[in-house]
Amino acid sequence: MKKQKLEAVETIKTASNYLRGGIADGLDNNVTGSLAEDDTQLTKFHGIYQQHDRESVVTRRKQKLEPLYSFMIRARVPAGICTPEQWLAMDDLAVQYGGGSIRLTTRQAFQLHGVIKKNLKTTIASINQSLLDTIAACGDVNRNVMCTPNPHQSEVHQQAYQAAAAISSHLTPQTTAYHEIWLDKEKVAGTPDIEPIYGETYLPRKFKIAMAIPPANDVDVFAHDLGFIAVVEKHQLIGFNVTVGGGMGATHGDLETFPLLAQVIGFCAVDQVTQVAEQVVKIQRDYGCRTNRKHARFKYTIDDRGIDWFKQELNKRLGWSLLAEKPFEFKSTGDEFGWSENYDGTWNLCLFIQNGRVIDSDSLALRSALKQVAHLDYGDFRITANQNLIIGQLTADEKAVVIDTLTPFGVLENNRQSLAQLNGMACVALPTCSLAMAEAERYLPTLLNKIENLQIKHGIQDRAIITRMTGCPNGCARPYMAELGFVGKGPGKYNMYLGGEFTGTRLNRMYLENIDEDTILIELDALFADYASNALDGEWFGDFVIRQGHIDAVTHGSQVHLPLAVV
Ligand code: SRM
Ligand code: SF4
Repeated sequence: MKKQKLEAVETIKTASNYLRGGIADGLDNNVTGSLAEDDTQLTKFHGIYQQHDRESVVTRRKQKLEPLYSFMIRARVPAGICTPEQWLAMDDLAVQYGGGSIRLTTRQAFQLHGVIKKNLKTTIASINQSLLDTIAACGDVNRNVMCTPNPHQSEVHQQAYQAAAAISSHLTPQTTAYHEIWLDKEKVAGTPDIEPIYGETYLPRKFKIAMAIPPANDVDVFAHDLGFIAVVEKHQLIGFNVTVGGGMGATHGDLETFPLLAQVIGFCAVDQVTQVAEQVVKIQRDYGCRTNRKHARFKYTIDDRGIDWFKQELNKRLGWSLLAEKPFEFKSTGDEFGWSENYDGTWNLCLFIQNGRVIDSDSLALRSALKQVAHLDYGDFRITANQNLIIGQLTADEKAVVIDTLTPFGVLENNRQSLAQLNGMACVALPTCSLAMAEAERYLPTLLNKIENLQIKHGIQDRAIITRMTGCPNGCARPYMAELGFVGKGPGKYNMYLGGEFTGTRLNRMYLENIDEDTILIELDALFADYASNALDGEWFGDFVIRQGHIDAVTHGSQVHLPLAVV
């Protein structure tokens, strides 16, 4: 058989001397605001994406100027938990270098946008000073490990959080390149870089891990390469069901690419999770496709070779076998807004952050309000996987002060948005994302207002419908898990998906392709009329559209992009 050509990124990784490449020299080059193309592949492993302002490209070209380059920086925050001090550090950097905006991501991390090249090193160094870092926030490695973001809800939550943090640090790349380039640390002579888990070419593609604690599936565990579902008996965490092979990314018109739901493959004890994670990652390192990046995610490795092959390979490498999976039940994917009490008597406040954007606008000085709370130095700050924020672990006295601090800003009022808004999630998309084909973050709130009006018209405004939008099919807001999904196809045009499951256990399916807002609203008007008249008691919208025959449930991710009529 003819040997297939490796992807260009593979050669870049091999030649990079453990992720150094020419990044350091590129930072010193004042002639351009960009880095060399090969190096922009490597900076991803350091948590940095080169971007440019897509809206000024044509004007600048006419002025014979290069695109307005800047960088997106993603800080790794295992389970989304940080201190008020770390929040203040991110706030400070956002104001100084990031256009006054912090973006909370769908994977519980921070992003800063618009950082120009000359400010990159200072920004990364400051993030490190705050004891956060950006290592492996992007790139072909394991990314930020997600976990239900409330370690104080119960002792089980605390243990699960510790397991997630342990996996995160165990799978962090070992190269000292990051420290040399960004923190000016000298490499100790005679100490070669060793990547015991990844090797010098790292993984074929990005790798993502999430840990869910039923009944909450707020991390969307089945959308991940590797997942752990906590199993609790008699209030004790006894271990985790292990899931493998989930992922969202796809390409329009390429039916070889599709989202897949992870499968449960067995059960492991709490002290075995790190070992399981390491071996799963190593299997993907050795068997993942390195000749076609569109086929390189772990989900395809499993889909191609079969789950039985994978289980055998994993058990062989572990030297022991996973036990049979234990029963579990999820009841939701969203966040519960407002106040909740922890097992130790402290309090949490979950705040709705529309699409994760923390910024001061004319209507809401959100960034300033949160900064004031962080200055109080109470408890902790926790980013949820739905782009919201929990201010956690407050005593009763501190709770009262937080209420007094946030009230004048109207931040608590902001929590009282419609169910449509509270259950919506959009990716960044335009203007920063180079892959966006349509708006998402900037448009979803407007569309949701119109959807809410339709819900009111049909008397179903008290029904939560998980609605997600992305500007392209890569799936950054996990739109294929939504009851109602919109995926950008072109300016103002979206593919519409129906039939995901409220608790995140079923993929949806394309209902209509390339439609504009008018068509979306006409279709939803009819669907909502039917839902209002014919839904069973408590029946979720995603289940209803399937039972009522508006869409067929998918049995394999490859069907997601096939509208009903084609099947
Ligand atoms: Fe994503 C690429 C933003 C979560 C699947 N994602 C990108 C880039 C970096 C665009 C690029 O490659 O140039 C986006 C930067 C936009 C910007 O301007 O900030 C981007 N992804 C995001 C974030 C910020 C969306 C958000 O609104 O929160 C999320 C950051 C998460 C984090 O903190 O690490 C984000 N991305 C996701 C998720 C959701 C998840 O992981 O739970 C997915 C789907 C799950 C998955 O990976 O299968 C996701 N992003 C992708 C893909 C498709 C990967 C694939 O398998 O094909 C790309 C494109 C790529 O990798 O080539 C991508
Ligand atoms: Fe960009 Fe597409 Fe991800 Fe949205 S889904 S942030 S448009 S890559």
